[in-house]
Amino acid sequence: MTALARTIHVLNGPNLNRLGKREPEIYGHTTLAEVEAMCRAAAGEDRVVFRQTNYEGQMVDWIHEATDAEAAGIIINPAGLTFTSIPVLDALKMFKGPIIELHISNIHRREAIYHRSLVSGVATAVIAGLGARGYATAVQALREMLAG
Ligand code: DHK
Repeated sequence: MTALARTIHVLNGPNLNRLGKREPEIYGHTTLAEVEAMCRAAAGEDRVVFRQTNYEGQMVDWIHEATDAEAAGIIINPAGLTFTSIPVLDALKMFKGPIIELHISNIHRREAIYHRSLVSGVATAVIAGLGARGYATAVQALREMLAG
């Protein structure tokens, strides 16, 4: 697949629309719009589909869309769905490309409810604790995986 044809889907779960004002001591002051801009800058000639939802079913539909569109890769911050959603896990199992699970915070250094990700079992890689810059790191890493 040529770089020009490649599309990376960046999917964000519940409450991430509040980035910048949501618990800044944990998630920082970067807004979701700024995160999107960082992803597009890091993607170079690759196209980026960047989305956020507070609803589990919408996240499932978007994962199906990425699968049907044969997206080059998925970067997903499922947020709270990480720990609860079998439907999101089952949808990701159908995706054939690389999946990078991303968390702004280090979920393993937080409350125990955040320690067991359902998504990690199907993710190619997991990034947690880099802050918002983790999104750009994930895009760069995915592009290297695809080039490799
Ligand atoms: C974001 C959330 O909304 C939480 O539910 C996760 C994740 C952590 C993050 O660090 O990006 O536990």
